[in-house]
Amino acid sequence: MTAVLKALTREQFNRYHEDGGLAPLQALSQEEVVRYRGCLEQFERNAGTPMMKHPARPTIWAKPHLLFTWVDQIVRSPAILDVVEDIIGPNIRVFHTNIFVKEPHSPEFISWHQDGAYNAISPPEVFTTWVALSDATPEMGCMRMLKGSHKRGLRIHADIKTAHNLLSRGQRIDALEDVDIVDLALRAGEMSIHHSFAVHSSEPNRSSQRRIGVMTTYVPTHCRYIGTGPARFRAALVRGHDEHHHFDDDPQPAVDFGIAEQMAHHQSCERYIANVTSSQNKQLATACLMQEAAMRPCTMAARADRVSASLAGRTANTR
Ligand SMILES: O=C(O)CCC(=O)C(=O)O
Repeated sequence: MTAVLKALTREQFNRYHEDGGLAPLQALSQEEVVRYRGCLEQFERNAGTPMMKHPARPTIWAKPHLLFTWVDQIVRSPAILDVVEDIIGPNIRVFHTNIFVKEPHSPEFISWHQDGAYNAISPPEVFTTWVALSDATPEMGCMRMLKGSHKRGLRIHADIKTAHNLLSRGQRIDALEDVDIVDLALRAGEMSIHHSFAVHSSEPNRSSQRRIGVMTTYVPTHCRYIGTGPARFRAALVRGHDEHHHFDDDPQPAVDFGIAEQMAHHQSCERYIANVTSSQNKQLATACLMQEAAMRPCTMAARADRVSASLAGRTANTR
């Protein structure tokens, strides 16, 4: 069946399902990049510290769309949501966001990991965009991905906190098979996308410029949390309807870094952290998702068919 896609070409759609990720895609205009980067850097000037050294780190890097109106605008950008809709369908929540800044000539890196190993969302249709507010080249420590790794299910991760790893618990996969590693290099305003089972990482910034990215994990409303953590996740509905009610709502920020915004952010992060750091949750969810992937070896193809079927009835741009 030929699907109707809103933003991706058929070739891009197929390549995403084949490789588990895709780059570059246009996300923001140059005017938006300058404006959003300006907002970040104004906040840093007011706070007297770079974002990554802020006293509230690392929590302030997490879910910044609840703290800053400009991040909320990025995650709700129609151009970005059209791409997201092509991949996960029309009913979309923002599950998580992060700002990752790597300063010039800094040692910070991200270890090889799969987002799905700690999200514990089933079915594994969780999906992430990474929007560049600066260029992100291999020299600047752009994201890298093991091509096709999303087809092999979840892997065992060790939580080993080491210096300079930007992942909060230092989660990492130690044994990697000899497959293609691709750089997801971007110009400012472009984005990459990756599946929650795609194995990815990034190296230190060896350049003289800042590398700035906003990562957003989107979830279709029919997905649900299958871990044993204590909380109901919060996630903002950003497009479509939710008839499933598997998530509580996250509020939209009215002002940047206001008191109400900081409280809502704190509550949402508390639930997020309680769930993703529950070790029982992690083991159970990993086992369930592994079993699910083993039982459904064609998950990706089946998902592509299902998205195709749901999109086929629409009357949008045909590509
Ligand atoms: O910013 C980075 O280098 C990596 C971010 C990441 O792991 C992600 O977007 O899932």
